[in-house]
Amino acid sequence: MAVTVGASPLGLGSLRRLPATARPLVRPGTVPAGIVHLGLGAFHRAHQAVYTEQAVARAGGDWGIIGVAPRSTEMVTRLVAQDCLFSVTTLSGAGSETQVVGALAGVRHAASDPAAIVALLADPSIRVVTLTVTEKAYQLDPASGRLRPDAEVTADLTTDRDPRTVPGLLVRGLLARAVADAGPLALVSCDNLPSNGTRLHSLVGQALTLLAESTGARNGADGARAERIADWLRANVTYPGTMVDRIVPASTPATLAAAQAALGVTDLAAVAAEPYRQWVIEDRFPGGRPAWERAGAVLTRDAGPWERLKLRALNGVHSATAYLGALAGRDTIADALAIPGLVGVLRRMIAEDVARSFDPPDGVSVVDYGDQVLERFGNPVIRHRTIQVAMDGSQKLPQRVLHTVVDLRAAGHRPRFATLVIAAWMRFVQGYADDGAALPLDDPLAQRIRAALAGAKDTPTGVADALFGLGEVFPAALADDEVVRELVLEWLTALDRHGVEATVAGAA
Ligand code: CS2
Repeated sequence: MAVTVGASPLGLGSLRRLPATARPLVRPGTVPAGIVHLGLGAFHRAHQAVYTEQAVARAGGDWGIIGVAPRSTEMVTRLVAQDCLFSVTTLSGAGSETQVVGALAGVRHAASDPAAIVALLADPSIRVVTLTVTEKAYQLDPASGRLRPDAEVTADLTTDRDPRTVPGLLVRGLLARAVADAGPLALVSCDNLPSNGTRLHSLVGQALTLLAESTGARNGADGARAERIADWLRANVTYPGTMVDRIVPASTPATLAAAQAALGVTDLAAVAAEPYRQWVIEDRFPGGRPAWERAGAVLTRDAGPWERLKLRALNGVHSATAYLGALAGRDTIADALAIPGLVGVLRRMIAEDVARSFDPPDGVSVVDYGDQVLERFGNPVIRHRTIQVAMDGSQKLPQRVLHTVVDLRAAGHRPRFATLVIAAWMRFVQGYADDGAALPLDDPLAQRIRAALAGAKDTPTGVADALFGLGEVFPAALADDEVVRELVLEWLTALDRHGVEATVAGAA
């Protein structure tokens, strides 16, 4: 399926031609901006944008979103051509439904005009900044949470150039806001990081320290000014934690064609997503917020238990399915779940490992939640590629799987199934599937991983020793744990000798 060339594009001019049920809930272009969102990817468009549009439609408020693409220009160009409109197609076995979303009040490309983004962050009408920039953009060491700035972030924080990175943009924006005394702000991470609010707060703190040190070294320290800014930020900026959830695969030509078939116009920014969605948000918004609860979000004091539930029982199981599925030559998550015995193994991982590793939110059964997750993963029309979920494993494994293992070990348990995921990742990063086909290693630590493997003996023990030595991923306490090593080695040996299908069949 492909889009039909020549069909008219989605935009303000074509709104009246849309089926009535597909039209935006708010009048596009009429809601003044109150939110800046960094990261214009598919997930944002099918999640926060949808919640915010519904909240504004039901309860009002100046909460239009200015969407900022940090790097790529493509989505900005497409959205500008469509008057910031895009559609979300909800896909289920029962059929699909396409709805145009009018939440975006504007779009910007950070790399073309970073100063404009800094100015936006210091604009008093902006009172909420949300982020979906993926784990790696935070540049925090996954094992320790310490800032490990690459050359670009370092240049952003230690020179006077315009910022190019997410930490650089945020910190320059916050400084400008403090200097202008532009009113309170909530900075909200919507990425799948553990304690994402605390991590973002810590990122800003560490980045400010680096910046203050280098400014001091260059200009002679002005301690009193730095102190005033730090006081302002403490008094005016909050970092609410959140749990975000909706399965939104990267859009494909088939996604765009489905949107066109439903709308009768071309939408080059279309996304498709599952029907399920959830958003749990800590309610600390000193400058106000949209009435997201009117759109089904849960506002709470502590999102921690929800976040652990989701990272461990959904994302950890997703990663398990992705690595095992990719190794077994399965293209999508739903195809992977059809590997005989895999659902049984994942259910045991949830019941025996994940459920025993933490206290879930009151009244929630981790086993029931896990069953619902497996049902969602089995949605055959979603076509979420195993390779997409498998990318950036070094940034994802710690919060999705390693925290489960560490907590189980602290309680004296043997993490039998969670260690299968570590072994599957170790087998995956070797770069070939069970049938010998090449597998991509798309990961910010790809070079480090390849170098570790190149220096390792080509045996399961050699591979495990080399990869456990990646201190950014595996904390020493885990890498040195004999029980964990023994379990990982057992799984890795089985995967190496017999492949995924036989290993899973033998374990179920
Ligand atoms: C997935 C997530 O790509 C991945 O790593 O596990 O994007 C997942 O689909 C979402 O977190 C679901 O809310």
